[in-house]
Amino acid sequence: MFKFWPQKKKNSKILWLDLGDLEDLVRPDGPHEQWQDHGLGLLRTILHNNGIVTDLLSTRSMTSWQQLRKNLTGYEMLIMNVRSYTFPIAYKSAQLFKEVNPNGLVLTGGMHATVSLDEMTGIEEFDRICQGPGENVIVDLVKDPLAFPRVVIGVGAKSMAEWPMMDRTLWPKPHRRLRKNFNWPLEPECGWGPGPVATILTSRVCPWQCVFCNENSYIPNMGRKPVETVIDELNYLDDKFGVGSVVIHDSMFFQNPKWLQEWIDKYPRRANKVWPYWAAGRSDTVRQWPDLFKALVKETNWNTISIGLESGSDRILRLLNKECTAEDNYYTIEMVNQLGDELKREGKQPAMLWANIMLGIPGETSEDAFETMRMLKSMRYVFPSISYYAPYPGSALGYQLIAEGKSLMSKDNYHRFPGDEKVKGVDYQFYRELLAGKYEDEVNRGLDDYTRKQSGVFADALVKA
Ligand code: B12
Ligand code: SF4
Repeated sequence: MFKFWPQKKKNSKILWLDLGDLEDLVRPDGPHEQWQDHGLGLLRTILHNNGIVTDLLSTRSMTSWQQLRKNLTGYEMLIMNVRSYTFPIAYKSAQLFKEVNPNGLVLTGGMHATVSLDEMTGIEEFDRICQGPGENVIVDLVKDPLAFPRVVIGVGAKSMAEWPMMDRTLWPKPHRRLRKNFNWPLEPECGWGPGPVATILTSRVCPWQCVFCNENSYIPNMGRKPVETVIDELNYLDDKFGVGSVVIHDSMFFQNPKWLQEWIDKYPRRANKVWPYWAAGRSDTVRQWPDLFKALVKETNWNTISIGLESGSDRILRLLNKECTAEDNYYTIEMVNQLGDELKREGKQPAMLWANIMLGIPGETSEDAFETMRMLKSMRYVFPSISYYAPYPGSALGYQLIAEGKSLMSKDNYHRFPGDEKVKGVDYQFYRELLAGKYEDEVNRGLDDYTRKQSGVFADALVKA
């Protein structure tokens, strides 16, 4: 059937293509697919500040590949930020781009270029591939790509203090039907705090070395954004668009006590409002700096506390090189339980634990998994976020499983649905039954009366990973 899609007006010969599953900004499955890309926002801001205007399209706004193909026509350059989970979309888009613009150039960068260069160089449509940070190379690269080799080593800023304030109006707009609740150029509410939501980054790298993540092995270290700059940006966004709550996208917000202390001192005084926020921490450091943690929750409105608890089994935590023990996890859970009770007594909303849990870790026994379920049942103020372990390139365990041929995350399907099976040899049927509550008797063994009575059904808490 013939379909007519109006083409967007072109202001430039250079196109930045925002990546994500088709229709994520038309009919999204959930809120997280709608979140915007800070890499794109930062680099487009730098380009525009240097007089290089780019057009923008998003695969997330497209309802079909034909629609994308039609809209790619007539551009001379295509730029994309490629992460592992968007790699299949990136290479398909590059192929379509070359079909309609055989002389056009495709410039890529992003996490996947750093962690999986061979997959990137295997795509002949990628003319330039930038590994690492791009902020101090993007302008020269876009001005004269042919002066660079095919694989470009990126140049980053020493500190996030050097980054310009991102122009959020350079982010893609959602489809008309989503606009009312999207709050563009801020972002939609996802259940953590009122909209409009401002997502921000205050730090770039987490220094720990968990084997399923260890991003500090591939993201160069970088100074944290000054506290005052973070607050001033939020105030600016509030004055212009009205901020309802904040999501701090840092991999590890709860690091660097000096910075955190300054945040406690300044955020409640300097910000237009002490907006509630989501941010991430670790259980061992909560145990190490309990007073700092409590002050952050109570004085700065850290109301959704994301902790990578991962497992209730010490054996698995060691295998993951998490450097946190089950005791650290229980300490943190108890502290959030108590803080929740305290806040409730004061007539306030309890702070919630965003509990990141992994199941299906190679080598995990059923008893390890039962320990994790017991731990989950002990949380009183919780949003459980459970995922099946996914072997991403870049992480030590991911590389190992890929090399052993055990990864099921193929080049065409890195990551789609929560229930997707990710590693060969893992008994996913057992996990499906576990999350459906089929092993309640085993899980309840040894639990006190209160905890035993909590529901052991967590099938709805399974998220993409
Ligand atoms: C915020 C964030 C999210 C947010 C928002 C994602 C989004 N829309 O951007 C949410 C919570 C939704 C999310 C979800 C997921 N994320 Co995430 N996320 C991050 C995080 C913490 C920050 C990303 C960011 O904004 N970085 C800052 C910007 C400025 O950096 P950047 O985008 O990489 O861009 C720089 C360079 O790459 C380069 N560059 C980029 N493009 C280009 C292009 C050119 C031409 C050039 C020259 C340079 C260049 O220059 C930029 C400036 O230096 C990173 C970890 C990290 N510290 O980066 C993980 C990370 C990217 N996520 C990851 C993963 C696995 C996921 C999930 C699959 C699940 C999970 N485990 O969290 C989901 C999938 C989401 C989906 N859509 O399906 C992995 C990706 C691993 C990989 N190999 O690609 C990371 C690295 C975390 C990790 N260590 O596991 N994520
Ligand atoms: S899992 Fe968390 S603590 Fe571990 S390296 Fe990644 S961000 Fe850091």
